[in-house]
Amino acid sequence: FLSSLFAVCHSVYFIDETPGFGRRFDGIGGLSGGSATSKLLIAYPQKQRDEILDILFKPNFAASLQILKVEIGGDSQASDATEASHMHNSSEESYDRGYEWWLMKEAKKRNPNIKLYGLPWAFPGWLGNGTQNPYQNIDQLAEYVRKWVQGAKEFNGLTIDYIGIWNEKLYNIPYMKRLRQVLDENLLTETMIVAADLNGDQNLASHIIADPELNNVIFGIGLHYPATNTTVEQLRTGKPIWASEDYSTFNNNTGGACWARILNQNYVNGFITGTIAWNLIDSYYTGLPWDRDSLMTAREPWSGYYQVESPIWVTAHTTQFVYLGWVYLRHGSGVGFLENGGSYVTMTTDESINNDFALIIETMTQEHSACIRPPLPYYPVAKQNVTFILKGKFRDTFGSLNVWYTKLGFNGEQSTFFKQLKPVKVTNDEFSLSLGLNEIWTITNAGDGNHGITPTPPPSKPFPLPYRENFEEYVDDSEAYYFAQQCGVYEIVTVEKPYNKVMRQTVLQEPIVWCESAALTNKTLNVIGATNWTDIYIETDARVNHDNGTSGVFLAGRVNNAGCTSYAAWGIFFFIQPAHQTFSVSSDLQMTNVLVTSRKSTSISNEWNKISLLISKTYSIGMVNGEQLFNITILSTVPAQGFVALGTQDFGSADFDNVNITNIQ
Ligand code: 147
Repeated sequence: FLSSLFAVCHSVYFIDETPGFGRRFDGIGGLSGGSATSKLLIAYPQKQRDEILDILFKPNFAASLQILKVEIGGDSQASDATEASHMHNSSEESYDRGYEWWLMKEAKKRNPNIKLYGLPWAFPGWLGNGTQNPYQNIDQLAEYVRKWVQGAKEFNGLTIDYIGIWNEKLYNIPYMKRLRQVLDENLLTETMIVAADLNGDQNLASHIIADPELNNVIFGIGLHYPATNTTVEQLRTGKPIWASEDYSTFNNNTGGACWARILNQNYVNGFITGTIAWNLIDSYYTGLPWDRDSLMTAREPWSGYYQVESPIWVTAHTTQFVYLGWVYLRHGSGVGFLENGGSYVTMTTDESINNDFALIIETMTQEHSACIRPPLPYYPVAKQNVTFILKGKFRDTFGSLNVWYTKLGFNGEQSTFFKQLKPVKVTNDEFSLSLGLNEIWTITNAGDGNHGITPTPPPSKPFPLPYRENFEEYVDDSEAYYFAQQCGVYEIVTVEKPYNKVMRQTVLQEPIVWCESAALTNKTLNVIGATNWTDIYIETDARVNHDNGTSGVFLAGRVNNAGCTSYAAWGIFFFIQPAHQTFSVSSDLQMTNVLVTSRKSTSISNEWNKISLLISKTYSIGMVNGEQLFNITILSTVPAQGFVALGTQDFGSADFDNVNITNIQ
């Protein structure tokens, strides 16, 4: 009696295709964008950049991702900075803006089989015809998205496999139908529509069931943060169901445990066959929203430092062994919950003569595997011994199986990440394992697992000052590496000498926003540096353009807010309005908390101006073209630290050049 009290539970499970197969496995992916989450990655030194890209995309190396989802830039803020649209207005197009094209090409270079998926968060204002509704003219919207898909192919050699509707906003059925039609008319038949990237499906499944035409245009259902759940209605559509955005959890071991739990249980609980992490990589400045809610972290291009985090190795447990097009086994014959907590999935090929398979087991505890949302109800997990019995096509074929193991350590426990253990012996078509807590096991006949090794990156360093940028090294249409536009789009253009390459704000009207950001104040805002900068000298050349010009430009320091709440940014904001030769200073972007009321200065030119702002402990000095315009005492309304920024007073055109930032501490 006593010994049975202390005995570890022992249960038996089957791996068997004879009851039939489950659903097709559609892959594990990462999301770049929604928004600007990869901003700083392209700025890395080539060596570390390649290492990072290998860690993300190279097959049988590390994360070995199978899907790359990217934002279709919409000229507006959507979490961590603005991504540029391919059509700032209806009369122009460009297919080499930003860094998503580059990232997709780098991913494809490493894994030609990776699936590409595009989704808009925001749209340029012209699509709304003066409203915030992109469905104002669905023909126009379908054309706009079709052009992005076609531009991917024609200018970047990329086939877009999946296309979404409007992230976390309304879907529109006539638009979905029109989009399919326009894609087909343009021979883009291989691009499938996944909808609708919402929290829940907002009745999409019942519309699909009721409307045969809609049923024909929707390839799959994409849910956000489904908490591993799907509805009977969604399953009844027969469509693949994906967690088209999931995870978003701080990437320590808890983040890894969240990811391990949902990767398995999305299928075990919800028959979800594809899961995409928001976000792929934290390549946005420290201090921007959603700190490290990423598969890994690489946000120091100036030092080359990066961190491979637990979610990378958690991903490897599936992606290094299971290929797109493999199928899950059925519940009870390779898929299910473990008796003492945790879950297991088995995938194989759907051919009866091919017995390749991978079994992935996770034993994440409730205490350590909560994702960012929704709350995770309590469930128990205990150590357990398990036996798997091989049946059907898996019988009589294996003497031993390969074992890959991860232990996510908590409270001082040691962690192990994706380590190959001794093969497990198969005797009489059975093998047994002793499972602990917060572990992941992959059991497979495939021998291609590999814990990819990259050299230790250089040490971490703060953003290097002094910083000088004349933009001469950039090609037209590209973005300056270290400027993180929070509102507006700043692109390199070539103008007259000696300025030559300059950085131009190019958004001329309020976009259809995903979140208000600085657009609420009708300003654009471009930040650089670090949130802990205090005393600083900033200088730039700036001019308001005569065509579509903004009413003013500004230079700012100690800017303490960015992302979707940029409208609430405080700091020291030095505005000049060249057309009126006026200037003013405020401690907020909204210009309501005035430090220097609007005054005239004949030093301000209607062409280029050299503007500088010095922020010292107790005072701040502003100059234009050599003339000191103000010297003020810093009031307590000014934050103690923050980013440096420049921007425009409204959505209008302005050029910036010869930026110089110096630490004066
Ligand atoms: C998502 C966005 O799609 C991402 O761009 C990013 O901002 C992410 C951060 O966690 O959040 O948007 C969500 C909005 C609402 C919910 C979930 C995700 N929600 O209400 O559960």
